[in-house]
Amino acid sequence: MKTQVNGEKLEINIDRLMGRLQTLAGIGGIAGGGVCRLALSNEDRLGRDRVSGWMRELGLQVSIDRIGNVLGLRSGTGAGQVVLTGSHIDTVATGGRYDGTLGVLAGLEVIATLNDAGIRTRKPLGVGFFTNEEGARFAPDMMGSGVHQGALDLETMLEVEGIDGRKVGDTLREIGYAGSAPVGTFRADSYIELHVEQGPVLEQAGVIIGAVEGVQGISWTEYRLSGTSNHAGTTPMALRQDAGYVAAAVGVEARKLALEMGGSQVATVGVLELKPNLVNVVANEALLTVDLRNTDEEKLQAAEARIKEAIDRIAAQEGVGVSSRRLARFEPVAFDPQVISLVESTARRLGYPVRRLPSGAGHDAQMFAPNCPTGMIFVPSQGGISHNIAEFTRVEDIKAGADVLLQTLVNRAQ
Ligand code: HGY
Ligand code: MN
Ligand code: MN
Repeated sequence: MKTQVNGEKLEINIDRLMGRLQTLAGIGGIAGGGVCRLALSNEDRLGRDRVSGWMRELGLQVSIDRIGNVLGLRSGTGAGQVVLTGSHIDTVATGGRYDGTLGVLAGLEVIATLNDAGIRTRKPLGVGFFTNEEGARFAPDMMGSGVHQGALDLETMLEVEGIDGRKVGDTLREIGYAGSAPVGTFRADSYIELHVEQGPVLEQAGVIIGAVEGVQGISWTEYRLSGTSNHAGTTPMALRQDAGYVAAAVGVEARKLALEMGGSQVATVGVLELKPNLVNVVANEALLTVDLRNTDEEKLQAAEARIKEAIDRIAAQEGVGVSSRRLARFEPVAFDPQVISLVESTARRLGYPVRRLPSGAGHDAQMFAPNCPTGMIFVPSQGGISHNIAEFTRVEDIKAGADVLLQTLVNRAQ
């Protein structure tokens, strides 16, 4: 095993990486080429088994922690903290095959490439996949990496009830991934994550590599509205307490505030459920979620205040009760300037056009940023599409991203 790493000439094996992406996409695969591997589901278990199997085949030391995060570690010629990469393998219910999985499998491809070349880096290397990054079944998102890095409390997260009424702790045990490794104390030398952009910026700029500057703030709130069910035909408009109307009005208000605030402000009503949900009955109950994001914390707080005022005002006018529950709240995060520059210079050295940009989506990397030098590498999403079965990234862009990941990790590990 050579100890000197002349990593400059190393390249990943794109066929091997695409083969693993294809295999993993088949676990929880859905019609149209998408993937449904909700966190802590049976499909997630099968995906976890598959990826940790690959970790062992690559000679990694595999550990599972108390919230099911899985780390594969490769010793270095020297001791010291681990240069870590990774992402997540859980998906939303209508997910694509690259969101999260690309970062995990590209990390494994880096290990396989170093193994093939007989190279041992000075610092240890690691590849991880973190539990429930999506937050689609159990909120908040970035749950596993948040617990791993001490931003979220383990016991509180194990008690979280999902959209199907199941608990994180129970489902984690059921799939056999309630590990024993401690959480909250692991500190990496650095953390670098490859991920698809999930937005239109790189593609529109004709750029292949994104040197990510940070992650915007995220605010998720669930609202339960309670009115009075009544006959759709006989009830005069002035006498209604229509939860369905208030819910719809919130969606309009959310869109209005995002357009008026402009900049990076976005607002989404992603969940909207009415009861009794019948054509001729005024709804007495509504459940909805509001997802607000902004790169600026003050503006995000202003958006939260505006939507709260609107909901309280409209509901009061309609005589509808409101209760709310915070599902997730993360402030904007800035990545490490040196890591951002390393991604940029590495992309340029390899001949790929590169630009800086913030991340619109949340990522596991944001949980590492307060604790170690952290950065991300983006590759383009075709049409900016993600959280959609049509999510697609070109093979040549995947190769570019994985080669930049290889070189940045080797650079950090020497
Ligand atoms: O919601 C997000 O930004 C991430 O996909 N969990
Ligand atoms: Mn993701
Ligand atoms: Mn996602």
